[in-house]
Amino acid sequence: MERNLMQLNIQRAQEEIDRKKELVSKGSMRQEYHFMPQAGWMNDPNGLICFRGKYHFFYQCNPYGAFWDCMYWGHAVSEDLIHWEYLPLALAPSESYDDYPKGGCFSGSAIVCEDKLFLMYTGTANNGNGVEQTQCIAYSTDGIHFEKYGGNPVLRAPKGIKADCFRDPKVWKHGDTYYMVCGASRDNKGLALLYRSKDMFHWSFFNVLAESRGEWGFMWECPDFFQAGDQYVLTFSPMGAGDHTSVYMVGDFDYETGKFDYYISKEIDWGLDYYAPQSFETMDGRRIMVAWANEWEWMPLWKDWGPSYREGWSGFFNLPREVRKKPDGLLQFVPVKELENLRVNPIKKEKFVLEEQETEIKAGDGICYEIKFNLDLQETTADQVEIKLRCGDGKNTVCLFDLKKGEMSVDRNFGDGWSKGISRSILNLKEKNELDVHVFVDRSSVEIFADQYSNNHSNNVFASDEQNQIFMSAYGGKAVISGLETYGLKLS
Ligand code: DQQ
Repeated sequence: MERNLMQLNIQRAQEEIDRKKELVSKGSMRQEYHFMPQAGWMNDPNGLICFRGKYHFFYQCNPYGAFWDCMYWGHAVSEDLIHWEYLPLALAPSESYDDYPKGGCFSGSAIVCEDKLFLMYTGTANNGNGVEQTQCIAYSTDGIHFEKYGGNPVLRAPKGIKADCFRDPKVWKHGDTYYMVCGASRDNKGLALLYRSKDMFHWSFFNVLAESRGEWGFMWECPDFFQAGDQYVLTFSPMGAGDHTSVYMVGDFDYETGKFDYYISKEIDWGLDYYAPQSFETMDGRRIMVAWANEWEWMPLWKDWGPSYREGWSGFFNLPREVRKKPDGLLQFVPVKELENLRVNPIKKEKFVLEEQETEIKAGDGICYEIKFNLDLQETTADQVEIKLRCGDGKNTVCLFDLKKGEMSVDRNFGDGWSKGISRSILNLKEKNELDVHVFVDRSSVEIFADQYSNNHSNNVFASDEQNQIFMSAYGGKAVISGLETYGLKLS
């Protein structure tokens, strides 16, 4: 059978990955239990979905180098969200609407319709009139090989929206109608546009879900919209909003008018490496969110793509997190329970006291591990409680709970000799008796969840294997840890 251009481009890119994957798999910074590419570059999660009993993750990738460039869609499947099997690339640039050196098949989502898997993505091209982004469709009957719809693109930027800032469709079905939210920019401010369609091929504009007034940047990337209890949640990653990498809004939504009335807006993660989250529903009805563990702002003029670049790869996903809504409407982001299957070498410590003198904590091999503890706020007199991770070789990453100031911070300025920055969030412990903390460390990342999983920091730290010690201490008094457990984490 004759192959079309997309299939040829996929084959060529796949050969490139196959040539490099073995060498890249030996990289010293490769993650143990986070999803990452076989070789080359990856960024946003795309098309996360459950199809015929398996989880499918697609992702933005560049098979030809460990830097961002012309975009393809990578593809992998899993039964437990932790162990992944790579499949052939799903989409490659090949058409006038999605083939361009600094363009390609940009981010999007997936939906199952009549037992077929549909992808909706942004074609980014430049046919002489500047960069244009349009919404396009591809489908598959086996969930592995995709074909682009002959009528692409199905949607162009409406009047008033910049043609090069109209991207990342997230599609869902409600009743007998398809809905789609798309990121955009208008008058230099970010916004989320809502569309609807009866057949997924013909779309009409419905409403603006929300819009920045300057506080949330000039362009919203990768919006998502889903129901949580009686309310609805909009998420997006704002460009030009400094350290605010991913935002959520909670409010009421009316399918009659397409009006979203939000009254909560907050960070999903306060860390420096959490971007473009997308959510999907598991087979047992959990809403799971996955993000790219990185961020555009850190790349100094896009010239230095980081330590893992030198090993031939770049990028991974943060841990999949279950989204839960608390009675006050705030969201919790809880690492999925499937991670518990990776636990080895459990250590439990009963109540103990921290003082200025460091207490060493043991967790797995000190490189890939989990720590859970509760700080007793009633008995604690200290102003600050500190946990130092990936210590050794004169380096460390410091997480500080400043109880006096009311701030949580993670400082990676001395983490690995390359990464920079301190992530900060407000720690509101009013009327609370304890502070719960849950830490996940992998070879190149530190994810810290605190205060009922609503105060979370994800930061990449490219530490060496010699950096395998953990210390805790307290300043300005004593701190009482009412219980601590640790586990090594190992992918079997
Ligand atoms: N990454 C994609 C875009 C998206 C951006 C391109 C967010 O579709 O807006 O790789 O990281």
